[in-house]
Amino acid sequence: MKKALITGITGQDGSYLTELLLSKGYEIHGIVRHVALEHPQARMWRIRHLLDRIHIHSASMESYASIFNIIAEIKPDECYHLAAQSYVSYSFEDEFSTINTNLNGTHYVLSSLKRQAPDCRFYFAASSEMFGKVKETPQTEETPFHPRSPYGISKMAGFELTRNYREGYGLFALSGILFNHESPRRGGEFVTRKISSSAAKIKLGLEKKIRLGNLQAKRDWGHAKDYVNAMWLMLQQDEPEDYVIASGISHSVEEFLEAAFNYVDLDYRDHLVLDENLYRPAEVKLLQGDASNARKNLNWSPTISFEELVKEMVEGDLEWYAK
Ligand code: G4F
Repeated sequence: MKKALITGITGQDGSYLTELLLSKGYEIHGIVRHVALEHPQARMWRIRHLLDRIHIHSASMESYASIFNIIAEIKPDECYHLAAQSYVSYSFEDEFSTINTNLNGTHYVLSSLKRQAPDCRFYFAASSEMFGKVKETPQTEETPFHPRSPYGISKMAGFELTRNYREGYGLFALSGILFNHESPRRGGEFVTRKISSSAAKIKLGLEKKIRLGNLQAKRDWGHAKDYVNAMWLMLQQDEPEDYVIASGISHSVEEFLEAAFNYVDLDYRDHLVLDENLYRPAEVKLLQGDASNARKNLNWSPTISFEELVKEMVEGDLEWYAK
């Protein structure tokens, strides 16, 4: 039985990836922060239904010793490093902790694998935020990076570190350059879930307004369930290679807003409040990925459309807030 170690197992991607790997017969080990064990209801709701089938370990991405000890004990066959401070907006407020945690955490995992499980296959959750002020559209694995946030910088540094462990130490280590991926399990601070939950709350009479920032920003949105499948496929190849994972279609925030409110027969213009405070100091205006390499080498393509994604998220929130 293959052993997989997942950092960030309590997040959206961690929960879908755990379901996928369990269905494939893996033994799953997940790393969580100590605070998650103290508040399981609030912190582990996405994996609550899986807890009796997986092994949970408490560690901190800020502590080399805690990561090292877990890797030495488990000696995983595959490691999916998903843990990060992943909210772009917050990274402008606390750039030091975002860069320290995201970069050091990745370094601690890679170094521990090198010493304790050098044959383990390593996946790093890189991000389309690395393209930032994009040099070309659509973006591919060859597009130069120009990150526009401390978060984007931390991911670019993690990407380079992963490449260096591959080229310098011979680890089977690679990065998935994932474009935005959403689901009903998305955190409420991200724009899609903010919109789907507001559409539901307004429809149910629980709220009247939604406050948003830049509506013109465009993102290439896919469904997280499709994207975790790509993570697994990357680690099953003969050679480690970095891949762009994207739908290839971009929509503006306003288009997402319109689709979500239309779904519940509301006109978003009746409820929208534009809030300058929600604009970012430096914005990524347009992201659109070209996943041709993944299509060709991994036989991967998205199965859930933008419209289906919006519908699933709004329906999920209608159910959630009707309780
Ligand atoms: O949903 P967002 O916060 O996602 P963002 O910044 O694109 O980052 C997400 O995707 C990345 C992949 O490219 C991940 F690496 C990252 O971890 C995260 O998952 O914002 C999307 C867009 C931005 O342009 C933002 O300015 O929506 C715009 N926006 C407008 N009003 C808003 C709001 N974003 C948020 N979060 N909240 C607003 O009220």
